[in-house]
Amino acid sequence: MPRAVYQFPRGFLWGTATAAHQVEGRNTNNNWYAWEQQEGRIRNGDRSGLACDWWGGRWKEDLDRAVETGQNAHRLSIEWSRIQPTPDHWDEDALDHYREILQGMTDRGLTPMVTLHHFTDPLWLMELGGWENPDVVGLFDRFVARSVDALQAYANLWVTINEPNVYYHAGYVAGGFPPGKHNLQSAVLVAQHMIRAHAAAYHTIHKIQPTARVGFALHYRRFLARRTWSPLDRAVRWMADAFMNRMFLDTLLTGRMNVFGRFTRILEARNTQDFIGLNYYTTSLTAFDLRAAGNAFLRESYPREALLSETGFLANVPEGFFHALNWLRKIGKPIVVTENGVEDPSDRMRPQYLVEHIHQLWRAVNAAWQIKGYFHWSLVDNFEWERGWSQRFGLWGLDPATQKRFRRTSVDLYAAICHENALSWDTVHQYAPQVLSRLFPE
Ligand code: IFM
Repeated sequence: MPRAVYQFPRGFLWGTATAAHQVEGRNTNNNWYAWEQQEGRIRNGDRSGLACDWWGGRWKEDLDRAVETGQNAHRLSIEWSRIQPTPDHWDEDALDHYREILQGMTDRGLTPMVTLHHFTDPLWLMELGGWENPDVVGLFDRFVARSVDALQAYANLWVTINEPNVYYHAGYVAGGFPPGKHNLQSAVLVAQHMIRAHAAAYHTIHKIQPTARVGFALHYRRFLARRTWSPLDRAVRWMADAFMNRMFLDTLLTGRMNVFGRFTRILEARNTQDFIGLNYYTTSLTAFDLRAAGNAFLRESYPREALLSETGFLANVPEGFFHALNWLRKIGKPIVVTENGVEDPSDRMRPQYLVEHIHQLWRAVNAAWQIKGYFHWSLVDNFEWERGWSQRFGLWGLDPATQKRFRRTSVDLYAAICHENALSWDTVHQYAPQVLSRLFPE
């Protein structure tokens, strides 16, 4: 008997996403390397080290894996500190290296998407004050101009900045990312400079490559008030949503940055997105808590009934993904899901997480919303920032000491989705039968 299939449109991009510092290895000239050397900064004292040894050439075998399992796109980032190791020096060898990787993608039939800033900054930039210094806007623009000029023959999908909201929150409010500050004013300043830098980059890229498609990747987390009857829980929910989800994006739509009712005009930022990049992982509940003064009195938790990942870092809330897509589609631009995934070393939760999220994605695609592709985070386990190697997001597992890869069941599950360009009854039946009747009601 023929079984139901949730079909995706022809040409849909199916890929995985990675970031330079997380996979390249031997990345020693940026702020994350310096951060890793400080005691107590990274869980278990882990270091990125060789990471997945992409700089040493293992990108080839990993991209072979991607293509053999049906993927047709890959999102990576380039490392500013390699390309511009000092303010007055450009490293042509590094650019050649990226040319080779991007050419390698094209040769394999993988559409490249290139991120220009993914959390790391050159040490020299941090010595100048990093993203708090207004000069960063021009400095980033020079780096972008040089890189796009060098790489334009190999890519035309560009992400200017990955998760600026995570960068300014984790680095300047929560303090888990370098420079480890707890200062809301600095965070707002950094956000403002990132908006200006994104805008400058957008215009520069289009000048160099008129056919380019440019966006940024928004980390969207849905927030729900834990006690809906509580005005305080609702107030902190509103604040978290405004600061994390809306501030950056709204400025690109209106040309005015709204920081809790204080406005700054940034007119050059208006209309600087050809697509919207969405990174969705989870949904959380917000509660007002006097003991959480360091976090604007906000305490986060997960819905009680939600399935949690192994370390409790993420909850499986696929409806939040649909909600995010529904919110973003109203902007009227194409959407690319630039990240989605879960940490799960044993691969017990990932199959369910994956099929439920792809099902929500299909619901959105089926409603004819303009969604162009999906990049799963990630291809192979990689260095997970302040959580070190304690979290495993890869379809493939990795032992960083031996560089041995191993195939998780989710590899085959995702391959089935990519090959069929669909989520089918058979696939769900095979890999996540516990949700079959929910996804394919009789
Ligand atoms: O690994 C990160 C990535 O660098 C940015 N988005 C979230 C991922 C998982 O934590």
